[in-house]
Amino acid sequence: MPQKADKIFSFPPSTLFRAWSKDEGLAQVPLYRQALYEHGVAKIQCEFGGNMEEKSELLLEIVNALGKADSHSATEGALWDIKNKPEGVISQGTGQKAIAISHTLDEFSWHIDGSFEEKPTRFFAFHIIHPDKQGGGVFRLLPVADIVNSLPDDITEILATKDFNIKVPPEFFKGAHTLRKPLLERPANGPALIRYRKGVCSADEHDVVAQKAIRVLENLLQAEDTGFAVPAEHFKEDTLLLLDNRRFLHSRTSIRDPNRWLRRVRFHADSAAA
Ligand SMILES: O=C(O)CCC(=O)C(=O)O
Ligand SMILES: [Fe+2]
Repeated sequence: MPQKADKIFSFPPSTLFRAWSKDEGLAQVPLYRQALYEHGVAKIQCEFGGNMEEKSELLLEIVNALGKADSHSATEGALWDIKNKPEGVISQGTGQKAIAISHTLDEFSWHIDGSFEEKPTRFFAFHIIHPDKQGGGVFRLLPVADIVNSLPDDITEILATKDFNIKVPPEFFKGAHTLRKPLLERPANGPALIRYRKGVCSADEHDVVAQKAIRVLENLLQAEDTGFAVPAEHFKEDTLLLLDNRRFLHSRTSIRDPNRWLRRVRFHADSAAA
């Protein structure tokens, strides 16, 4: 449940859509694209009957019209179920079972998806199959613009210019165990973009400047009033939610309803503008 003091994420009206049929859901793709590039979000409420697979199919078709779906790991495909799954997945990196945070009921602190990828996908999308009906699993967004505005300039400079260590979690192994990348990008003609996940991104042990910069960032992210909760009215069954993965950090509170279930697709943009 959003706390009393929680700030609520407000969807600009031009980012909210309804689809009364699968065809209508697809016909509106140019409008979703515009919403995604202008505001970093688009929400489609499926108002047609039919089973959940038809809605996941619509999501995949929308994603493939907007860009290109990415696989999750060397063993998992484009669709990833976010639900309690104690059996986990098999990692090709270790040959062992690995459990992603998304397959637990735990809180997931601020991150982007695929923070450990050579090129994290610009976008991701959810099909919300069963939201948490017991007030847990609140999905939250933190615009990178707010982070950049809150950080001293010398810190953003370090985050944007130094390479940090990135560790690939075993459940998402695709061939490399580690890489080195800056955490911020500041394109000349677009919004600032981030790459971050706690425990995945770290500074060199002996680089005090980089150590300080990541500490300042992490202190900011730990503040209780950071970010905006997506309210239940926008996070319900049959909702398709498209998001700019690099323009926001996202997080979720711990889950109370064991039946909570989202389906996710990560996707690359098809346009040079991204
Ligand atoms: O469960 C959620 O609301 C989000 C989960 C998430 O961000 C992830 O699995 O990467
Ligand atoms: Fe995520």
